[in-house]
Amino acid sequence: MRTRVAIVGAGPAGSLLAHLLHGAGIDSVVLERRSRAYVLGRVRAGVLEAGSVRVLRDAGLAGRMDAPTADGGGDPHDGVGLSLDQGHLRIGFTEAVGRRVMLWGQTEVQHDLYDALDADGVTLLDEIDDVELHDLTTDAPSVTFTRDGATQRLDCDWIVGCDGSRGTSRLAIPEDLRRTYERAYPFGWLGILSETPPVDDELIYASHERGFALCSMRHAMLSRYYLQCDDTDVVEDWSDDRFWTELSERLPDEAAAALVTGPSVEKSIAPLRSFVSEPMRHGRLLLAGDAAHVVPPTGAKGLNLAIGDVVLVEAALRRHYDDGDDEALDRYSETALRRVWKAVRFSWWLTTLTHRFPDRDDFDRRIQAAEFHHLATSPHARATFADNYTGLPIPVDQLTTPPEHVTTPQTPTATGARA
Ligand code: FAS
Ligand code: PHB
Repeated sequence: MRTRVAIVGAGPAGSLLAHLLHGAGIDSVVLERRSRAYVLGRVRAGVLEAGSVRVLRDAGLAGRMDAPTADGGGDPHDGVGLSLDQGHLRIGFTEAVGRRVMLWGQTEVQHDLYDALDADGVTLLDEIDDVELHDLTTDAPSVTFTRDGATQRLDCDWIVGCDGSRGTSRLAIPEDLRRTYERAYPFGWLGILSETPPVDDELIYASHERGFALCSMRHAMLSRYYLQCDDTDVVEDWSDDRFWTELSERLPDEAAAALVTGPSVEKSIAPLRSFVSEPMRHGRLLLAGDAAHVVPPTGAKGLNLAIGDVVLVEAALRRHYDDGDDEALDRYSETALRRVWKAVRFSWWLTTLTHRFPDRDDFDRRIQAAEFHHLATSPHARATFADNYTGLPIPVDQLTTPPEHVTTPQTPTATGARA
């Protein structure tokens, strides 16, 4: 088999990339370890940044999302609520930064992407295994894999690793060239879906002495709730009754009083960590999405970062094939990482602000209260929150024109002098 771009992983990053490349007349083959049904059954992100909504609309992937909310379409949100113990504040987005977000589950995005790939006629090989990447530093890389017990080889020009946080493509970058940065959090998120009306018409991020809670939704009769839980917990530790009782304890009184409980239709625990693997390119291998970086879901950034990376990859590959110009490919990693690290920072900050850390003391709780009060009393603080939460621009222009006002910190020499 031969193609121009081999894509490893058919989650949001890999399948969106294949669709965008198809639109640019660049053929690709997508290799996915799991079955389509498995991928479509995962319940993950819920919030799309303004930039991600624009990408889906421009790519013809927003038909269902843009249907009226009452008919099952996406739900535009203009703000979120934050509560600390019993205090509560709202951060409005449009008034602060002129942008808003869209509540539209990752499951729906994935459905639309798979339908698009079928319509495009893109080759998506699922239930494959034993993926190995070869000859990355030549102009003739390849991918070998097994499918139905037979080993196959895919020759290509480029390989894009979109194989997520447990993928192997980043490991194809030699260890001495790879730098990883990680922060593991001493807790997880227990999430449930329930066919009940949401507790409020906007999200509530609740920080309580007992721990963090998040009230989200998928539509008027499908709510998504999360509780901070111990990183040793398993789903079996949490009956529905225990979940609802704990959630009520952590919410502000008014929200707790409005809570409608019901049987969970999905229940899962996700570990929380911040992780970045640099660089996001090695020879003819590019990395995009969770394959290169993972953020705690607190800032609703994971899916949106994947979309941003993919937009940059497609723009760079299009210049390669259309203009024979590789400047954008050469700048891809540094350009993507500048935006990734800003999202890693925001996700880390919001997690630190809202969660209870077992090893923290009253000093830390006072710092959280001070941050919260600053948000409650400063429109500038709320604007910074809104700027990050609704999404920073996808810097396609920086692929060819690096930002002038930001100097890349020089690596100090052994003597401490700047190089
Ligand atoms: P994905 O992990 O989605 O996709 C990678 C794909 O590659 C998978 O389908 C996998 O099967 C496949 N793969 C892996 N190894 C392979 C191999 N060797 N060969 C072939 N295929 C391979 N983000 C939010 O914004 N909000 C949330 O609430 C949220 N909740 C989450 C809950 C969980 C449990 C997890 C794991 C993540 C959550 N995220 C959330 C983050 C999530 O949405 C990711 O950011 C998003 O799925 C990233 O998309 P991809 O980069 O495509 O990675
Ligand atoms: C969700 O609806 O699943 C969701 C919303 C906001 C987050 C994380 C998850 O920060």
